[in-house]
Amino acid sequence: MKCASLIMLTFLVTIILLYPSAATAQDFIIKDGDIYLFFAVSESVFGFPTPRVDMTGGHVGNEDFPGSGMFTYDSSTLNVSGGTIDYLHTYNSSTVNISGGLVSHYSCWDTQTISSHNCSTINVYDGASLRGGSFHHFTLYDSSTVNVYGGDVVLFLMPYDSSTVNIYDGKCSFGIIHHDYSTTNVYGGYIDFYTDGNVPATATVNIYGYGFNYNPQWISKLTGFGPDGTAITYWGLPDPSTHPNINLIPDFVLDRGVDMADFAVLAFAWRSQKGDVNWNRYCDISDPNDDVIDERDLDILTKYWLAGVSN
Ligand SMILES: [Ca+2]
Ligand SMILES: [Ca+2]
Repeated sequence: MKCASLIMLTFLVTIILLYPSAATAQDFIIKDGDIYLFFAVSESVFGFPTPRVDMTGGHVGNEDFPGSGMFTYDSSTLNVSGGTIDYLHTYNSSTVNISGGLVSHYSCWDTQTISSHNCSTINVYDGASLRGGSFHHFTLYDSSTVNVYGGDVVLFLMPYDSSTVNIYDGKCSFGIIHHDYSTTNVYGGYIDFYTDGNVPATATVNIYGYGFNYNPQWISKLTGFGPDGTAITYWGLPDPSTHPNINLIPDFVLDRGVDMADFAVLAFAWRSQKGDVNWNRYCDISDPNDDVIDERDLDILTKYWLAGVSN
């Protein structure tokens, strides 16, 4: 690092250490023209609980200094409607609302809810929930969990290590790249094609729902419905019939697990054939589908009995 840069770094750290003394229990605003190499939003820095910072412009962090950026802790709130943050690090129960501007290199520790406008390079080390926005290069590490309820992971959702992806709705526009011992549970949503099209043997993909239709031709498209009726579309899925780590789990009823409620649905359709009053095409889960509900369908339900049911 050049000497001038070191001097600038030292100067800016000093500024950051000093500014809490001037802080009051008012919202702090970062606006056009404001430049911070570091900025921390926390109770200890501001000197009062639940500090709130509104960023409408300016620049926090520096792309060339990976240790720089915005840090949020405790029960603080950061609202970003403009400006640029290079390296956003969130901890504890802090909340970040992003409605504008640009955030690059977003790292989450602890469990975070992300409803963002536009973020690139998200690294999750514990947990996160997505409810909106647009994300690029979304990567999970360790035993982290991400819940996707909305939004769009535009370029690659990548679970590593023993991380877990739960997709309830929303989009993964360029797919999921499965790694290591990761688990992906799909209950709804739209997962687009990616060029890899591979799930390593150590990773697991569980797709819960009913009405599955897998077409190995073209680009391997699975359609169906999640247990709450949300549509599932998964392009580029390897063939579940030849990949024992890809499970199409018959979950007819909302609770996202296979139990007596699902058995009751199948039992009601028991011995029915196409055209009968109690016929339920969604219960025809035998391989192949044979237009009758019998032991071959029950075998599939039994195979996944209690899957997804938490004790
Ligand atoms: Ca169920
Ligand atoms: Ca059948």
